[in-house]
Amino acid sequence: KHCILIGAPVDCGKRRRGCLMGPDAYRTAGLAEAITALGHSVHDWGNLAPAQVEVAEARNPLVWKLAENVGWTQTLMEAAQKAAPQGFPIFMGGDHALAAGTVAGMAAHAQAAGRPFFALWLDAHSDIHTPDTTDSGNLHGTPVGYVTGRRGFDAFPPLPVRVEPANICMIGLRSVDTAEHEILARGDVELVDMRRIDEEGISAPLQAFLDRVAAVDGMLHVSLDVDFLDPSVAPAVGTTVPGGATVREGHLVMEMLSDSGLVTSLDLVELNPFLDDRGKTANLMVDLTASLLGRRVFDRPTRSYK
Ligand code: DIR
Ligand code: MN
Ligand code: MN
Ligand code: MN
Repeated sequence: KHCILIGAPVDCGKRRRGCLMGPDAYRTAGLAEAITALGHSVHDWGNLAPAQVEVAEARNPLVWKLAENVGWTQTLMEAAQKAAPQGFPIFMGGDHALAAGTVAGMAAHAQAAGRPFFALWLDAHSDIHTPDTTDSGNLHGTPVGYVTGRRGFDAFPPLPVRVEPANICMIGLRSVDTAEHEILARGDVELVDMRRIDEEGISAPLQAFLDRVAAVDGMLHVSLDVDFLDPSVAPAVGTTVPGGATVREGHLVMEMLSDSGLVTSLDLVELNPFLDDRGKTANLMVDLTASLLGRRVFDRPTRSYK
C-alpha cells in the first residue's frame, strides 16, 4: 500500500479546544514509522488549512463556527478526491467535523470509480444531527447527517453524491440524542450498540457488514472516533462515555478490517492531546492503525476477499 497522511487540524466542530494538535501527536507517536515497518510506503502531505468562505448566519443560534466548518468541508472533500487515486488516505484529525469532507470526498471518488461506497462509523455517538437539530451546536455531531443528504446544510458545499444510509454501519453506540434516535429508528443505518457487542461479541456484526461490502465489491471508509474506545484506555477525548470498546475489541475490529482487504480510507478523529496521559491515547490510535494495515502476532487463515 501507499499511505498518504493528511493532517486535518480541525478544531471548530465543538467548543473545547485541543484537537488541532492531533496530527502532530500522531506524528510524534510514530504513525509514519509504524506504517513503513509493515512494508508500506508513506507520504505525509503536512497539515491542510480550511478554505476561507463566507456564509449566511445559521438558523440555529447555537451553531458554533459555521464558516470554519464549511471551509474545512470544502478543503477536505477536495483533498480526499485528490489523494484517493494515488493511494490510501489517512486523515489525521482533528475533530469529527472533518468527516463531512472526507466521507463526501471518498464517496465522490467511489462513484467516479464506478464502485459502491460504504462507511464504518466506530464511535460512541451517531453524529447524525443537522445544524437545525443539534442541541449542543457542535457540528462534530453532524457529519453523518450531511453525507446522507439530510436537509439543513444549505451553507455547506453541495453534496457530490448521497451516501446510502443502508451502506453505513455504526459500531460502539452508547450516546445517542433524542433527535438522532428518531431519525435512526426510521432509517436503514446498521446500528451496533454496546449491548449488542456485549451479547454477540464485536466480530459477528462486523463480519456481517463486511460480507455485504464484499458482495458488491464496495469501497469502505472507516471513521475511527477516539471515544469508540473506553475512556480508561483512551482518555484523550473531550466527550468520554464510559462503557466503550476494550483495547482487544479495537484490535480485533482492525485486524478483521485488514483481513478483509476492503478498506480504502481512514479517519482518525477526536484525539485531544491536551487531555492525554503521557501519549497513551495517541499511541493506542497508532497501534490500531498498524493492526488495520497488517500488523499481526501470528498469521492465520484469513477471510480475505481480495
Ligand atoms: C453530541 C455529539 N451528540 C452532540 N458528540 C460527539 O454534541 O450533538 N462526540 N460527536 O464525539
Ligand atoms: Mn464522532
Ligand atoms: Mn464520539
Ligand atoms: Mn447532543
